Amino acid sequence: MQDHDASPLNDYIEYSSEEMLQRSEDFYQNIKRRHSIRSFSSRPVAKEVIENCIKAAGTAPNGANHQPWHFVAINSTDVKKKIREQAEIHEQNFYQGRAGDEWLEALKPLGTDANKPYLEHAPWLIAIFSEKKGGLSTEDKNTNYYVHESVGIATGFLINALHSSGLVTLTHTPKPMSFLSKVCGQGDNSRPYMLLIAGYPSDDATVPHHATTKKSLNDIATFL
Ligand code: IYR
Repeated sequence: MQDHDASPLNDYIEYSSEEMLQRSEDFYQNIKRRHSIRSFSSRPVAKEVIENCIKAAGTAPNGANHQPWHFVAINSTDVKKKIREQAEIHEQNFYQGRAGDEWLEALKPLGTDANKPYLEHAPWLIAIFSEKKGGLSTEDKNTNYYVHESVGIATGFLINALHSSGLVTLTHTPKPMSFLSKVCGQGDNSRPYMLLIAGYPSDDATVPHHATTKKSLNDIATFL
């Protein structure tokens, strides 16, 4: 390895084989209770919880540690209303034909449509942005690497953190998403990546059967 500053790995925790197996099983049992929810309660969620989850997302592996992401956490009623209005306009176009027949057919079992009341009902919307230029310091304007991969992994961490904290989420990608940059006051360097809705589920929240069918280990994995 090339010469570089480094300190010893001092926060690794080794578990016994039994504990490792148990923890992997526990993790699976917990994460399989994560569902995309489309009906949210308006019960408030403390800002500190969202802050912790975003801090967790910020630890994700990423290209050259430039951390090419920005999270805009929205609790403001006004901003949520604006996002809902804009998203629903785009979604109406999408569902009225822009999606195309095959895509609309694929979405049928999920029961989605152009109405997005949860964009106003849920306590928190988290708009995730990717940054083309950056660096270790927020002021840097160097090339960022593996931006899509990095922001995707950070988004996964964020979803996991929110789920583990006891909240439910929905990943939402209104198409096109450019309106989010304006509503969230983001400049040219950042691109909207995804909108996460987070909060408590409403009492009548449901999970579509289609979404609970998961491929088997044999289908998704090959061991050589
Ligand atoms: N963005 C739209 C459509 C949509 C697309 C996919 I792929 C989904 O898995 C779910 C929805 C919407 O939010 O309704």
